[in-house]
Amino acid sequence: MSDYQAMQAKLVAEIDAAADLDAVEALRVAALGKAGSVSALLKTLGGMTPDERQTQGPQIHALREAVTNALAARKAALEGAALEAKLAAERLDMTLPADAAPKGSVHPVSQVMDEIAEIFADMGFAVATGPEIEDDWRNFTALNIPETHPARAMHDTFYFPDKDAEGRAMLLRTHTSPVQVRTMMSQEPPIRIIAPGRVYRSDSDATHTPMFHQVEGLVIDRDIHMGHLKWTLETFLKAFFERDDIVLRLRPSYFPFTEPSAEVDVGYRQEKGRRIVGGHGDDDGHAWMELLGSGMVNRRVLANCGLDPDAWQGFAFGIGIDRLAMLKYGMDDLRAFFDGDLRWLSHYGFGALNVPTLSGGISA
Ligand code: 2NM
Repeated sequence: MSDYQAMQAKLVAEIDAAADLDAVEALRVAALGKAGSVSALLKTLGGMTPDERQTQGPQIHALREAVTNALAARKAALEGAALEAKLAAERLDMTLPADAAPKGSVHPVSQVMDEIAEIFADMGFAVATGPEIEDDWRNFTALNIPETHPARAMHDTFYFPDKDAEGRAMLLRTHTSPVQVRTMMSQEPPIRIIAPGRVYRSDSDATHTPMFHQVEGLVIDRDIHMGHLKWTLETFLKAFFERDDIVLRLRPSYFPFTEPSAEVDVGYRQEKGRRIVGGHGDDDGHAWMELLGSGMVNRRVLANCGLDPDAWQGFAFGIGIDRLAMLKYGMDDLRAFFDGDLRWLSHYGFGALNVPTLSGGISA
């Protein structure tokens, strides 16, 4: 092996073993820099005879070429490894679930409202909303609730001290029915809406809070009858409770805004201190539970809202959302709904990404 080959082998071995880019640069300076060992060899070419230059020139140039290539290859390898390490260190897994460390949860009332909206949307109902501060005409008068009705009394309804611009008493709505009144007055039938939201009554004990949540439904079209009402409620409750054996009992009742009116009971049984909805209320181990109020919209209500009662009929119903949530998800104390206790919320709350859909299972 010539001296040049031995020198090349040594330099290339050192370069291949360089641990980092700084070491590669130091080796480059030591070999190819101004005072480098390979540069020194190149300078000797000038003092050679033509014969010496003929034989040694190509060997020295080959040495420089080999060292240059080795430096470039080692540099590229170290830079590639550095990039790999940086990428590995800065790795972000975009496929991780966004709620891997959830900080909040969806309140059961919101969850149940979303479930109800999803089920009724599938039956062609839109969601209607309106103000929580109403006037006594939309909350009572339009709904055929007489001036003397006990619901209008100060001890049942939260009134504001002042009247509105039209001289009407202002109040916190006691039901979402004023939303239906607004809808009937502003939209041409056919109408299919649900109106979910907060309502207020001056009432407070173990089973009543001064604010609670209600959803009311309204259908206005030609030739609507109680059969449509019963099918709609049955279809809703089967989807909501996610079982097929929901049995309803319509009991004659009275509301000023509907005629006829019916209270709707659902069959249930008691299991481990919990009410389980389903089955016929008269079957062994079963009973009936009053669940909601309903009826055919009173002709006077239709007329008050500008609809011709001979052309249009409709049904309406109202349900308490808080109680529906308790029945479905097994809470036993209504007041805990509104305490804001984080332990209760994390126990009964729902993941923000678990949006209820019919296709995915309403509460899956
Ligand atoms: C209920 C029970 C029965 C009802 C009536 C109306 C309206 F505005 F169309 F007349 N909305 N909601 C109604 C009927 C509400 O809640 C227990």
